[in-house]
Amino acid sequence: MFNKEFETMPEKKLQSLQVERLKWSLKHAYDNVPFYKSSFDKAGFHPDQFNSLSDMRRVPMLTKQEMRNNYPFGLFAVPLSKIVRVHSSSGTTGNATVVGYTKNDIEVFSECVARSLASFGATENDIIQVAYGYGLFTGGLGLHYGSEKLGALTIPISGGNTERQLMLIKDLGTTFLCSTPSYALNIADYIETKRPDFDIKSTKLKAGVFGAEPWTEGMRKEIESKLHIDAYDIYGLSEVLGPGVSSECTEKSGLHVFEDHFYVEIVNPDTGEILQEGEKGEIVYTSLTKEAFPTIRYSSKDITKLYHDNCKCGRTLVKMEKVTGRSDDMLIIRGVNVFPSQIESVLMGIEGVEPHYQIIVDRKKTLDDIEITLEINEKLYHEGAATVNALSKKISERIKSALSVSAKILVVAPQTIARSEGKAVRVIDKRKL
Ligand code: DLL
Repeated sequence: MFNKEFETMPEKKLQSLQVERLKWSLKHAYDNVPFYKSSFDKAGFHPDQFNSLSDMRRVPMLTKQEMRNNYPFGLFAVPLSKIVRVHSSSGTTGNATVVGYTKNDIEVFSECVARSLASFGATENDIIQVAYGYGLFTGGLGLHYGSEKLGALTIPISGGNTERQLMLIKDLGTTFLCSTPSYALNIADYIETKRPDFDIKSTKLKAGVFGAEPWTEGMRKEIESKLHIDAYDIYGLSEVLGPGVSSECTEKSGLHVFEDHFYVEIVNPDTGEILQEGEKGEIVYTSLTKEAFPTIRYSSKDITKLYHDNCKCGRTLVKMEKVTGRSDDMLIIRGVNVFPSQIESVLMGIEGVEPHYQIIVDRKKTLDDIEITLEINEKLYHEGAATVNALSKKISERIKSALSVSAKILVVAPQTIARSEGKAVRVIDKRKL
């Protein structure tokens, strides 16, 4: 463990630490960010009234829209002279959000990522290839600083240039690959189709650090078997930190949240009501130590649940279930709620279906239509129309029985669906275009 004291803190002690840190964080936000002052005042809440975790329900929630309204620096709690770095969320669903870090925030960020890497078994003896994009996205620099903090040899290659990724894996003896899960599959695919001579098994690659987008257990199996590695999940969001808000341990059974830096709650996404441990809903974050950009009760839209399970790894930190979707990702198809990850789970459970697919939703006249474009393995594809049709029928039936929606299946030639170097685009909702 990178920081045993905090990662194994007894629950009661951790809660008192959270209360102390929350007192500071709420006051820091109130005193230094006019937006928080006015929203706390409106809700009739003053940070001096905060004495225990149950008081959190009185603190107003922060939405993505409110963050956007304060673009670019409106939510910063320190002067710009104290900010040493900014990152930004992609802004694909609206205005980008700019997030800032002080020197100390960068220390905390690096430590959380170092803890994550250590929880996957990495040490200073490892060689860590960072194939997340470097730049305004938090993935590249986040993993980079965390890897250096751990003391590992860090390869800052960024995303893309797959041939070069392979060369470095082989020549430098990379042991950990950090990338989106979809880019890891893209690398596996590249080896299969363009570099069958490249023997991944004979390299030193042993594990992958995958996150930034949802990926199912089926996807984990695909990546593990294709790249001959252990695939671990790392989670985070720019508004709260970047990667390293939570991470799996080698048990691969949920992600430990670094609760000494983030207070987490699960709420009903429709009503905002706080849910009990074990109930599924939207995860809400409050930063406990962030100086530049305190995030107070931020509704993330990510859907998960929290639980304690006496993890064999020894960490006492609460676990969150693998995030398989966001409340705003949910597709409503003819009245039925469907998460893209549910479709992925069905697809990955069918022999011969490749992990390359796209879900296209459209509205013809008044009815919603869903079409899944996917690839199957080369051998089956070349067996001809009868095989392809039978497989399409099987996929459609499985989707109907698992999700109660009728989907049109379109099997396309191998290598047709665009491969990703960062976050994959799995859903095209033409109703929103
Ligand atoms: O994706 C931070 C990150 C970088 C995490 C590298 C892990 C590795 P954003 O670009 O702000 O930050 O996107 C955050 O991505 O709210 C989730 O919806 C999704 N997400 C991130 N990690 C995971 C994960 C980075 N492990 C948004 N599983 C979040 C599922 C994830 N979804």
